[in-house]
Amino acid sequence: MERDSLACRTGTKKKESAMRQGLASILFVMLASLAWAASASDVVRVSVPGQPAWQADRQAVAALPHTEVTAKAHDEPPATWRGVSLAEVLKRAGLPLEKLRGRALAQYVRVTAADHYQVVFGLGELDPTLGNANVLLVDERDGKPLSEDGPFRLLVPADARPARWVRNVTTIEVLDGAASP
Ligand SMILES: Nc1nc2c(c(=O)[nH]1)N[C@H]1C(S)=C(S)[C@@H](COP(=O)(O)O)O[C@H]1N2
Ligand SMILES: [Mo]
Repeated sequence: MERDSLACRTGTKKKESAMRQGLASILFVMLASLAWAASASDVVRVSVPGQPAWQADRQAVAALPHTEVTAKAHDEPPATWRGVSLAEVLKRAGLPLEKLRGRALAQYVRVTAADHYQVVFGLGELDPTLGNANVLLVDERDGKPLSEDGPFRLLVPADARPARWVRNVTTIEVLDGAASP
């Protein structure tokens, strides 16, 4: 009899703890989706040494001079993309380009996506008076704003593979790659 009621009590406790665990996982999912919603905002953060970070939204990027390219990833049909050169974005964020020399040429640009995919470019490669590489921050494909890959995607038309065509760009940073002697 006593053992039965003990078993019964443990049963209730087990149920209670299962319920608590259930509630905890629901709460976790809710908090995780809130955090995701906060991170998936429609801005790209551009940070340049010595300048306040620039949070550029769709409108701010749309206001910069655009160029158009036709390019295709893998077996997709070719698309018409419109975007702003990465050098222009950096200039707008306050980076003095075109007079790069010495230590400044040890800088690199790191582009980060919402899924933490990252690629880098040497700053000298992007400088219009040096490498002048065509690297675009695109915001339009076939006349429409980017949807699931956007709002911003990187496009490197000259690349033989689209591995640096970073989808869902969230951050563009100029960083110092110099090593001390
Ligand atoms: N954010 C993000 N961008 C990414 C990737 C990724 O994993 N995450 N993969 C890259 C690779 S390896 C390729 S081949 C292309 C594929 O682009 P597609 O899906 O438009 O064909 O996206 C690139 N951009
Ligand atoms: Mo890839």
